[in-house]
Amino acid sequence: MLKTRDTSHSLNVDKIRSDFPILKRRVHGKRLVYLDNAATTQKPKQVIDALSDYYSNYNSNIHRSVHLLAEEATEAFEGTRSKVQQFINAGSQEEIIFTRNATEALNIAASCTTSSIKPGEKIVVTEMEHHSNFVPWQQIAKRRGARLEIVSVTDDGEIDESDLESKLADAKVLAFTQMSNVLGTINDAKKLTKLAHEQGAVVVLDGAQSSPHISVDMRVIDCDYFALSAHKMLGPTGVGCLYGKRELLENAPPFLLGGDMIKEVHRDETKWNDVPWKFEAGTSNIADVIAFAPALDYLTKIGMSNLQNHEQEICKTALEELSKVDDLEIYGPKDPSRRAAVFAFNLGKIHAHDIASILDAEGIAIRSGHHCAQVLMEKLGVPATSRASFYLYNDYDDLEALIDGLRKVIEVLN
Ligand code: 7TS
Repeated sequence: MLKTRDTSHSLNVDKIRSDFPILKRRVHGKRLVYLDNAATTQKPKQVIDALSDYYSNYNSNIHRSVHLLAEEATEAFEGTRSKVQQFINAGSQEEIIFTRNATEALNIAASCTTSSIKPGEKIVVTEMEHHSNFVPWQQIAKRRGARLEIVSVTDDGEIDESDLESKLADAKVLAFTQMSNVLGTINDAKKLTKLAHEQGAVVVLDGAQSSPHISVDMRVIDCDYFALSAHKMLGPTGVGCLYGKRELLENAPPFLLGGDMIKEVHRDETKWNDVPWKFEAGTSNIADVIAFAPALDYLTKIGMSNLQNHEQEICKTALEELSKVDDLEIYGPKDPSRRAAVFAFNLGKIHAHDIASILDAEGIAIRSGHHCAQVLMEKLGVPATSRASFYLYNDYDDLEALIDGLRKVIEVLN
């Protein structure tokens, strides 16, 4: 064993694991060591039960019918909105829009800002963006004749702040991630938002990786838009959220047109619904939105600072232990306090997919590839990396399994 669970802020991982049915399954005859949490997390039974409860007991469409089932479904759906508002400390529930995922949330934020971008104006992103927070801006820049400025990442995996400051001058938009899905870097969202606001830029913050792992507070950060994905934070797939400042959402055009997003439709004109429903056209993903609430309750009960402390402890040990593996290069900050427990790495000349396949045979699930961050891969000078990402149900035994697995990879392939 690498370490015993002995510190005051450690989570009761055994108890947590017992809430996740999937963690009991065996993979290729081995214990499942699930280290692909940056792609999606596993679901506790509370979330699975909420889905079953909705379909078994009150399946109904929302915001329309007056019968009891519909009222219960509407109340539960809107109840999740209130939980999201509290979880990210947004000013009001009307500032929370349900989407399919973080990608859709970021596309809506981009759509909301498009009309304010004029030819020659600057949109600023960073080299560490996921494609979901890069491609929408690249394409808007092309359509509007604007300039896409890409802020450098330093050798240590941090946003280069002097480059950011120079590129921010007179920018219209700053879009950046609060936590990198490859480098694990945690960016100082509050500070960067302030710098951007001083230049009059709108700030779009990608919280897909941060919201599952650290406490996020809209009123402290003060960003204009914030995106998250429920499936990365113990919730179901098919649900994301866009937070947007109310005034911006009220003044922006809708994203999709159709039912539920309108107040009145006449032959020649249509009146949009109020926010947030103006952005929720058609029947929503009712079941999954409802089942997102117990995921938020679960994280709240654990406590985001306890969760972060647990991951910090694992991160510190992981950086020490992984650096002892021959030829293993980890990307991102070396200082554990600057990063999350997500480790993208390469092992000598061994292909990332071969590493993932050999680990899979050991029951260890990691991801390999470009992680939808090809601009960053180009910067790092590699086509792909392997990536192990930890969460609240992972512990030192999982880290130990990973390290043993990597030694096996070296043995088999070298
Ligand atoms: N932003 C970041 C920083 C992400 O890591 C991801 C997904 C997204 C946006 C998009 O989230 P989605 O729910 O809309 O797909 N990242 C990953 C990953 O690293 N591996 O699989 C998905």
